Amino acid sequence: MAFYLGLDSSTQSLTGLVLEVSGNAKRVVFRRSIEFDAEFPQYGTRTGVLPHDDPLVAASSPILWAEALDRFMQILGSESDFALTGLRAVSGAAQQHGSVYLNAGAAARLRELDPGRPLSVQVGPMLSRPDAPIWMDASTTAECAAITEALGGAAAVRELTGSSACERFTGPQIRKMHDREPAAYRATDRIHLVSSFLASLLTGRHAALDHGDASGMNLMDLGSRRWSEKALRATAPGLARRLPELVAPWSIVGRLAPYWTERHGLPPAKVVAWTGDNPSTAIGVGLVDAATVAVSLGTSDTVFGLLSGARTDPSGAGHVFVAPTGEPMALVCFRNGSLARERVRDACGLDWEGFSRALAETPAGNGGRVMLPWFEPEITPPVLAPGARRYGLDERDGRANVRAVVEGQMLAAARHTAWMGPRAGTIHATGGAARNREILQVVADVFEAEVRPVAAADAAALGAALRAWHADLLDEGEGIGWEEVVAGIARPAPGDVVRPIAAHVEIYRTMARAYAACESHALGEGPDPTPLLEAIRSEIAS
Ligand code: XUL
Repeated sequence: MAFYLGLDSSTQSLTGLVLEVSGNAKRVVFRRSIEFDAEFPQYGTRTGVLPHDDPLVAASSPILWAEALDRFMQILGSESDFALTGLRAVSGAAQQHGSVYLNAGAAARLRELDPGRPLSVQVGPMLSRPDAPIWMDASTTAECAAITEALGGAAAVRELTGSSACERFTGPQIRKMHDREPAAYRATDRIHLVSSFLASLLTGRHAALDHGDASGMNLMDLGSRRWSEKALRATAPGLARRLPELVAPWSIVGRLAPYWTERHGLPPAKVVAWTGDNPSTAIGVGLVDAATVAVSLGTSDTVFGLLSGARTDPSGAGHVFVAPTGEPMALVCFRNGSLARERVRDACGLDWEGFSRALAETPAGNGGRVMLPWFEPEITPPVLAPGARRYGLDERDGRANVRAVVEGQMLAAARHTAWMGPRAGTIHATGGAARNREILQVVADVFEAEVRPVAAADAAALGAALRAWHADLLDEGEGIGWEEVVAGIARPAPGDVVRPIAAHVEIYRTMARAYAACESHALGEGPDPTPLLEAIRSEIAS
């Protein structure tokens, strides 16, 4: 019997679970989630983000993430009722793109982490910048333009790195720091992603970064999987020596440091390279071939899948990352995910049950009314000025707004993922909102696919535990296929399926035109869609 710990440091919480593997049988024997705002109010975060006057700026605290990790391990060490000595390996997933800036003293401080003192007090002195810009940041448009120009245009950046220069990606964030806080940049000796930062705390040394999370930086050459000298030069001087080593996703990057063994009674288990939450979720929902895509309904909504051929998104909104299997994966990210749904729910004075009821009691297509749910600046399509746009929709009509937010999200998701290739017949759904059948019905109807919910909220952590198992076996010389890794656990429950309803599919084919016209209009690229919407209204009413 062996145990594997998978962690997920997401925007709003840290979740960890322990997987017991006995022969081919796997089960989760421990699970805990720690909400940042509620458990650590002293940091002043809201939904995991430090408040800022500029709506385009979003940062969080690396010390908060360290404290949450420490708290989780303490709970694991004191409350788990399985033999901790059997813990063979740990891996993790983290919100993508966020960066942590460490000074030259950090390497020694990591080596000498003192088990007698909380981790949080030991992390502060390692930082050359107290906060960490995260994926919700949209303040680097000028830096993206400069990098794009230096690399010969958006298509060239996409060919090289898998994505156009994006505001939240780490390269543009680093350039902003270099240009606007030169002293802090000079004092920076190592720049980690959230994933490799937390792995470094576990191993007590600067940990390597996996190809998957490194794909979200606009700095790695996706073809060779090495740092691209050109991209580094276009971003900031002296960057090469500040970046971690790049490794394959299944690499062992160290062992749990004495801090963890002495303070929390854990064994010196192997630490497997951490990756981004989306790549890790791919494994946690059993995405091991290109026939299936996943829709993850969390703080961000993401749609992703393994790519069968080489392609990038010509519109510039989508990304190609390296999946934990080593293959390319496509991903499109929508910032206005669960927080937008919550915003509408709260404005209508509903709980989630009432939200579901409102969906159930309103017609598919919403009578031709459309919402572009850009409550916060949106990533896909890129929108910097926050504010939901409504077409034919009265803000006071609560139930219609509930339907409109979900339909707007899914119509946008279908529109902006068309580049990924032929539509998948099956969608694996995960994230908190995957528990809501009425939301899944809209996903099925809009994507014209069967939707199968998988392990509701913990897929990234489950993916991390499974990756830890896979890497441990590989390290022991026992190769194992990915099908076998996910078998029996990271799979939808048989029979649990939401099927598209033919009449709704017809309506959403029409509504896709309505959504496209509203989006073009709102982006200043198309005419007033009112005449089209009126025609569509009578079309779907008949
Ligand atoms: C993906 C992205 C988000 C974060 C959320 O590109 O920015 O999904 O990973 O944690």
